[in-house]
Amino acid sequence: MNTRDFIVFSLSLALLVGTIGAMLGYSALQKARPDQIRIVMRSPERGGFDPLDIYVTLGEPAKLYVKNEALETHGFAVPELGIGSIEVKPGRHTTLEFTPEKEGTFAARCSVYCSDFHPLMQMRVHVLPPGEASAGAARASTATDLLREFPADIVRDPEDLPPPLRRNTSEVVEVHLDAVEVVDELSGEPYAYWTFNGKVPGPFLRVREGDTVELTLSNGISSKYDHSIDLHAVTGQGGGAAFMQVAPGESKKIRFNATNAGIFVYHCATSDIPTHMTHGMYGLILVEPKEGLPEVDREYYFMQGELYAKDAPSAAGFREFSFEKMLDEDADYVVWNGKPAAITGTRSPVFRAGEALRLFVGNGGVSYLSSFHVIGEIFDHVFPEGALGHPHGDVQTTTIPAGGATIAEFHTEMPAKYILVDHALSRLNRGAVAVIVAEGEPPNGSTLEAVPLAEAPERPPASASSGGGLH
Ligand SMILES: [Cu+2]
Repeated sequence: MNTRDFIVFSLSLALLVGTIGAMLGYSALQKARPDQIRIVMRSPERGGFDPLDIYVTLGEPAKLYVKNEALETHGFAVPELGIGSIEVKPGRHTTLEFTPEKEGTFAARCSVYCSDFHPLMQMRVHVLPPGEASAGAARASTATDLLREFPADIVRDPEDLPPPLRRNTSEVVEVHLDAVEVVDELSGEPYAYWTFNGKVPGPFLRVREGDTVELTLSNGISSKYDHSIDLHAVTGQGGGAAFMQVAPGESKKIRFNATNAGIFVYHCATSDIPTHMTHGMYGLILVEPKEGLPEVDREYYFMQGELYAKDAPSAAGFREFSFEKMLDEDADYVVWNGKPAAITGTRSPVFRAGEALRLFVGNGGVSYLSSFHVIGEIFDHVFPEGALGHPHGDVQTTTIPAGGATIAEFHTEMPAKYILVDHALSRLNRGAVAVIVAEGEPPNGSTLEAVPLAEAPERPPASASSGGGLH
């Protein structure tokens, strides 16, 4: 072999070795086949699924390669596309094939409970018409990013309640509640709420005295905890809770008679009960009297509650529940409808000055007595502690015990922003405030006006009034 041949041989060998090396390197890096969509699972605290969005084509087989890079087991499920729960152990991967048969955007969720922030472990599968599908990803890297992508919005709209029943016969009423654990923002940080139907308070239930109620409670498959319901409108063991301890993925049903008219609290009664309640598991059930309630123009639904959080957020930025503060009755936040000052600004209900209003107001507690007051108004009627037979007239402030409720009826003379508070007013600084807005003109002339000082009667000089002044 001459020098030139040796150089050619060496170059060929280098090329061959290089090519083999590159191929080995490629296969080591690219564990998923090129036509597979690669999804990485991390703890929700570390960013959850990556990417958050995948794109597939309607009617064409899609291949997913799902790798779990977390230290705990995660699941993958897209129920609307018929993909059931697939478990992936730490460090392992799985592949799955499916053919999407409907267009749209579908939620993919972790289907194995993984942490308190498991509800944030979500992503989206976009099914596009043929020709439009392309690879794409919006990456998340922090829990706060995930919260922005998948906000839970637990605040109950105070106008979200069923209208008066207006019937004069007893019926069998079917009610379905879902226990749902979610994560929402609390003063800018992710916080775990436990809810009935995803909102705080839970749905406003409305039945008639003498009705038979068939109530089903379902607990989501990806819940961490058992949940239940105790209705203060029910007489019998645990107000129903004895028959309604529901494990994740299960449903249970009770039938009860609505024997007593009134406005009643319901709440989760699974141990530790106050822990479940303070996370948001409370609501109201109205048992209308047989003759119904007098007609009003508008009805609103509010509930006071307390939130107890550890002072410092976790390393991953989560605000965690503080059991110790709850035992000390040292709430960080006192809230109306789930969050500090939630029903203010654009969420405030608007009505016409002069309209007759009825407020159903409950107190989920778990500890504080509410001194319920509307700044700038006087209640025409209050039904203390929800007792319909015994209204009080012309009330300024009414007490609502923890686990109790009241009905307050009034009309406003003047257009104004009326401020609902717990008149233990330091709680205003902890979030116990809501605003309802009366617009329009005063219906019967002004009951309040500012008067220019020039029109005020002249006051005697200060020295003349210093001796007592009652002449
Ligand atoms: Cu519960």
